[in-house]
Amino acid sequence: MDTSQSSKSRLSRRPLVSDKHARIIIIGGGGTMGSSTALHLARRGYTNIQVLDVWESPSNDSAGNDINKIAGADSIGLFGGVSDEAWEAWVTDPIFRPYAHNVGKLDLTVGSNDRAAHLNKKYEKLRGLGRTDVDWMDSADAIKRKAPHLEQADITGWQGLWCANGGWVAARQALSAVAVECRRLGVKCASGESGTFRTLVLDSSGRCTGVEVADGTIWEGDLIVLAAGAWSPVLVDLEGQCESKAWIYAHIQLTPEESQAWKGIPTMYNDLYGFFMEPQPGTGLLKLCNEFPGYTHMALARPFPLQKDIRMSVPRSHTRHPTDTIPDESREDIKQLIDKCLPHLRGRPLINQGMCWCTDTEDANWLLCEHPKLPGLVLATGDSGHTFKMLPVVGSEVADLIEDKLSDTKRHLWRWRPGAGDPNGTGEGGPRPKDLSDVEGWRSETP
Ligand code: FSA
Repeated sequence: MDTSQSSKSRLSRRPLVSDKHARIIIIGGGGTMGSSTALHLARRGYTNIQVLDVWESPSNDSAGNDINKIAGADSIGLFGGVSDEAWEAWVTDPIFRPYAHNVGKLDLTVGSNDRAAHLNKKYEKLRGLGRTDVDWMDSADAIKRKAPHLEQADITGWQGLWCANGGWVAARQALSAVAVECRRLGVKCASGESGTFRTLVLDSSGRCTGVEVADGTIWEGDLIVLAAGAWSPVLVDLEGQCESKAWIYAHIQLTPEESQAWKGIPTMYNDLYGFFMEPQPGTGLLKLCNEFPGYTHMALARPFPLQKDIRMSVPRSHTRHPTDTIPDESREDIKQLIDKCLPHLRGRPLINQGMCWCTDTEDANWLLCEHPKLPGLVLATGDSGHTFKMLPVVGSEVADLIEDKLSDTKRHLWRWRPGAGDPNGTGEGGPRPKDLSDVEGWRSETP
């Protein structure tokens, strides 16, 4: 970095609002990054926060509106190292603590590939930090000692990292708890037509001063935060920095006895086959996900302020298309995961099949900055599929940006950076995702 440039920009920087009574509008405040932002701002004493979302929180369109998500103390080094504090926040912050399930976590792969080398390096690093809650599992037997529920699994040649601190979080419940706390702290919410983004409002200098929503209301604000998850690049032109993609899930309904027997099982992730975790307490639903590079859904859209439609990946809301299921090939992948890991569940009906939407940046870092061409608009997006585990902490980073407390390193990582991605970095990597139009079996013809 050119230091003379960076010290110049440091000098010209200032908080993005003048005081804690400033009106801050959060577009997508019922999802992961938006909810966390509202919470942290409210906790810092901001008195005039207005959340807008199509749905009441927890937003139906949020990837976080899900029975569970993986989280744990092995998530280190993500998002400029902010991930290193996330699990501690899950298990100590009173709002989040009830939803953190500290059952342990297996991060596995098959054979001695790059992923195994990466995981082993992480293991060595954690050990080097004095961590005694991690282990290296070099064989199927070592894995089965940590995870007796994999007793019948066909996992010869698998290896990977064990972390005793971590497991999963009850995602939807945590999002709801944040919404309740936000309301207690005075955050206002609008949903339905009065929370549905139509366009941004600019003043004569080009500063963003408000949001017009579907019922025609203009919500004026001193600062507007775009935290609309996978919908962000569809609402505002992000010049290709975020690409929204779908990932797949299905469930098996376990019996109460099966569910009881699997209480507290560690979370199992494998980068080739997918993942599952403890059945949802109370319902006995076992969620299963395959692992793959995601699907795009190419369609025409006109993000603000473009004057004509462009072709881009546009999320397809499961709530608006509730009878959509999943591609046939994903169903086959999930069956393969069952065959490998849970052969006694082979043939059981796969229910509640669906897709959830994330938005990837090329380098898997957030896009968290003021829009350089639309002052007054903060971008808090680019979840890159790994932000639910950051729910307790991500909003603090957004608040730091707003208060001009972010380090230069973080500002640089999360800057506006069209074309500056690093496809070989920590991002999703791998092949280009397929488009949903090229795969069969998921589309239902309900309007
Ligand atoms: O351990 C994890 O953080 C799982 S992230 C879940 C997931 O479905 C990814 O497996 C997928 O590749 C994408 O990033 C969306 O999120």
